[in-house]
Amino acid sequence: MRTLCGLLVLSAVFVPHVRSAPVPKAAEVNLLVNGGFEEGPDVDGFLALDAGSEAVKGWAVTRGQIDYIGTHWVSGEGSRSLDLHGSPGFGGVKQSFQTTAGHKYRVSFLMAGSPGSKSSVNTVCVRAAGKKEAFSFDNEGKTHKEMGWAKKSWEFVATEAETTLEIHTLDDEDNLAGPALDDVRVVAVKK
Ligand SMILES: [Ca+2]
Repeated sequence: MRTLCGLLVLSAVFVPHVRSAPVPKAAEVNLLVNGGFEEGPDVDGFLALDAGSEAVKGWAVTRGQIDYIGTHWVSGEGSRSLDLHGSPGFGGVKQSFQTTAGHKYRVSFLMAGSPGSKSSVNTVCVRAAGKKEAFSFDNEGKTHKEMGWAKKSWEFVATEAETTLEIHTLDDEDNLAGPALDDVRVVAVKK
């Protein structure tokens, strides 16, 4: 028994090292392609993209116009992000992905607002599976270097084998400077 107990103690010492290896959890995989907008056209400051544009990999511009942001401000993740208002235009983006009807999914994203926007609070609408919800960001005091990116999240239940997520502006005051968007993720919620 002493020997057996000794082996058990040894196992207790070594097993945690084995388990500490990173193991990706399927439920945490981002179902979106290019959720952080890093893969797209060459851009210095910013690049205006019209409705219908698919220049940013995985995404389509759904309305008005957006600005694809390079060095114009400090992105929330990586070095590219979006201003959902173009130059000018009130815009939005969408992406479709595979889902299972009846299963729950969590959308998360980083949101900020264009510093100096005539709207001191910028607001987006998030839509999927026939549901929608508004999210706001107060850009008061924010700068292009200190955007104050905030994480937002929302859940929906899929109704089809494919779901389209759209995020678009709800602002209607300043068509040059709107909600800022980065690092969009959709993950399956464990049951
Ligand atoms: Ca990014």
